[in-house]
Amino acid sequence: MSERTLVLVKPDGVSRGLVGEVISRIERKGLKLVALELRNVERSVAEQHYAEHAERSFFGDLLDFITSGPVLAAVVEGPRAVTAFRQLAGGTDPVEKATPGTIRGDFGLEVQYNLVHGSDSTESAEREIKIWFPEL
Ligand code: IDP
Repeated sequence: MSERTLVLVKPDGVSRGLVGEVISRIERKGLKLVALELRNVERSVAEQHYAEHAERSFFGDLLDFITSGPVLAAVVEGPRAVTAFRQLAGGTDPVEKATPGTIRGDFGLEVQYNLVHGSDSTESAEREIKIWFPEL
């Protein structure tokens, strides 16, 4: 049973030259890239994507950050792809939660600048894929 997940390399990951590193880890895991695009993010897209955080104190900062430069957006497919990519990414806080060996654990220091996004459930994945890749 294959499933899909939405992956973003956030502006910090793109500007630090970590796109290849992230793609490489996805491919080495055995997951398949089914869509891939570098793009600038409209604020309205960022708002939809992070709608569940609208009431959080960091929401404005998060939108500023996500729209601050190009992101790499990808749809990734494979068995248990949602969980598989969340494992590759590591926990939200790159120091306290993500362990070494994960993308955030290896390359991140601050909770906002944690390099990648991965959908947190299959329902979120389908919602987010519609936002980023409505044609899929
Ligand atoms: P996730 O990306 O690991 O699923 P979420 O809790 O959904 O984590 O948070 C979404 C994003 O919001 C995080 O990846 C991070 O960039 C940012 N974020 C989360 N918590 C904080 C915070 O306390 N301060 C600033 N940014 C935060």
